[in-house]
Amino acid sequence: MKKLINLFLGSTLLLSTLANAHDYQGGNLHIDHPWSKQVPPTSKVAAAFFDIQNHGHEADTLIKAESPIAGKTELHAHIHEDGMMKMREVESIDVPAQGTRTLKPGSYHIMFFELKQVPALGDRFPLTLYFAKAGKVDVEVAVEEATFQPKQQNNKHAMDHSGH
Ligand SMILES: [Cu+2]
Repeated sequence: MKKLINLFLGSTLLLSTLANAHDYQGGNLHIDHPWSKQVPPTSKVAAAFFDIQNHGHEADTLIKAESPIAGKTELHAHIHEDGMMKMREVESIDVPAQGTRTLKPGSYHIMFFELKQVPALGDRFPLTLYFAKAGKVDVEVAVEEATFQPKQQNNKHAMDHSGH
């Protein structure tokens, strides 16, 4: 199901600290520091972010993600549409050969819906990634504090990713 979800525009861009780095290997892929921004205990959604480094000579593709914490896990992107930033589900996320794909707030991310368990600060929860070539890679997502960081783009408004 394709979804378009309008995001609230706020005055801050919330990003996580990168305090406790951890990383995973799957085939030619290196998954660096999967993290999720802390959400309120009543939240129905959460999101995860990480870098995928591809040391191989062929491009790979992230095609699916699953987590026991969520009834539904989707691959998402942010797009500009009608002057607004929206996020929507995408079929896949490509990882260039000998390159890096960064999943981060305001860009590609993993989105969890119908949370069965709201991840708390300091928790780690399992996430399984499925790549076209590298296959299945199990990682753990670290839940981190949402901290203020000055906006990086010259937009009038930066996005508020709280609850996301
Ligand atoms: Cu999303």
